[in-house]
Amino acid sequence: TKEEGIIERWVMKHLLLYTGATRHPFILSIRDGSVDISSFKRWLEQDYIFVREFVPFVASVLLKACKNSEDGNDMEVILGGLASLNDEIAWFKSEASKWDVSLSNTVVHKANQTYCRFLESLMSREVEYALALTALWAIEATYQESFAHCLEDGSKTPPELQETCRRWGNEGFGEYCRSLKKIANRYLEKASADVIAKAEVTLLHVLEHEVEFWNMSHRGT
Ligand code: HMH
Repeated sequence: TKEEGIIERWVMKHLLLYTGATRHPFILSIRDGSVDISSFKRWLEQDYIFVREFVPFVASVLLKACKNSEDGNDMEVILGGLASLNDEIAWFKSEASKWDVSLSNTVVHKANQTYCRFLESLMSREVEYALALTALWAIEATYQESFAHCLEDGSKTPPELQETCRRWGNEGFGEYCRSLKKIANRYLEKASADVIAKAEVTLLHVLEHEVEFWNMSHRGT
């Protein structure tokens, strides 16, 4: 269609990996109700660590938006995303206490640590805005698509996990992801072939890290 941008083309081109990240066995186990609660708790504990590292990454994208944005609403969109992370951190704390999960003295799993290091490498000033936007979209879209799947008709997500799924699977978060995709597409269209190539590789890396993150949650490795 005419609406199709670079991101949509990449998703089609790498559909197997994209589906691997958005329809992971861990997510499917939430959706069919067979999820192992110790896996869910591991995910909760590790994702809290990830989100704390994600805040400075989103802040770095915001900084790039303030410097690069021409006429769009990029700054407002990314600022909104950053602001909602404040609420998200509070949510993790209350959810953890509900599940009797301690968020202090947690051991960072290998996959999480690797992912956080990758995020750090994307925070540098030298990283192009189009590239950082592609990564931000992919990180958010993975969660949006995954958790929205657990809320679709026919899903058997246990009631006590539905709030978690709504956190990323809700319509407002979906709208945020669509806005990010639009902004990323807009800057990718204008980017050099070199930046476009690097952004595609970055997208693949994000998806691979997301798969590893689910693997770690699911099986503990
Ligand atoms: C691992 N990916 C991971 N954690 C998250 N909270 C998100 C994406 C979405 O913010």
